Amino acid sequence: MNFAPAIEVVRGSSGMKISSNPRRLLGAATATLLSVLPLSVLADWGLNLPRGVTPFSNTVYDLHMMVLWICVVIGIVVFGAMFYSMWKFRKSKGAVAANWHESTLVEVVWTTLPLVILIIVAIPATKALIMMEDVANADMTVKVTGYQWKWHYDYVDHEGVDFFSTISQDSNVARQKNSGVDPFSVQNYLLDVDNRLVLPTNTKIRFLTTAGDVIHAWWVPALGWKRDAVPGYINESWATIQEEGVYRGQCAELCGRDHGFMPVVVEAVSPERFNAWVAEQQAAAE
Ligand SMILES: [Cu+2]
Repeated sequence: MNFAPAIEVVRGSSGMKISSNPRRLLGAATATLLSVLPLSVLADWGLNLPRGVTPFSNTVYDLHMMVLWICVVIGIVVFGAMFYSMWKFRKSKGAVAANWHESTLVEVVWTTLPLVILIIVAIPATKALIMMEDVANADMTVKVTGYQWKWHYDYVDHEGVDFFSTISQDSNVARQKNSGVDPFSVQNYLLDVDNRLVLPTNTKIRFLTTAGDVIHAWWVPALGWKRDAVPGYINESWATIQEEGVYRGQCAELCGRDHGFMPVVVEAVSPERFNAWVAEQQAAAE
């Protein structure tokens, strides 16, 4: 598609005249849009939602994509109708404004259609919400407590396994004023901790989230959710991590001066390796 001349016209017009050839300009705009749209490009730039590693995060991703495409179709239809009408029925061609007042048909259509679309979106969204709240039949429980500015993890079913998790020393040094350390030289700057939350894969893990001082929020994007950690309250959530790996997150509630310096690092390992790790921790605690 040849759209260079249209762009030249736009550049040379200094805002006085948009284009001598509107059809060419429309072609240029469409070509530009289509070249930007492919979602693989968005994913490569990190603009799209990550898919995550839990059944819930995948559900959220699919929901997000469905709603996105519905919005894209609505956008194309609405703006298409607008631009087409403005072009086809322009005053210079002698068009006269139509009278749409008190048209029952139009009013019924524009009330019903959005309602139907909302119901179509609400059904899978409600299913996802119910799925998120269903913490029943969990295989193990981890109690997460937020403090200014660290996390405490308590493996409720494994006696003697509980510890604090604070920002890693190299990040902590680099973040200080006039530290002389280039943050870019620190691996996983502000996203690394001393003690990782080690969890088994393919196990339904229930999280009990609370806080010891102010409100924090425990957030690991790969799990697909974040949960407020509120003093005096216990919030429940769950995750079944399907892939081994290291997943990073942060406190997502403005909790004070060092809010930005209380990262979360989850290390998902096989259930066998997890049991070995638990045994190690228990032996060390004795
Ligand atoms: Cu916090």
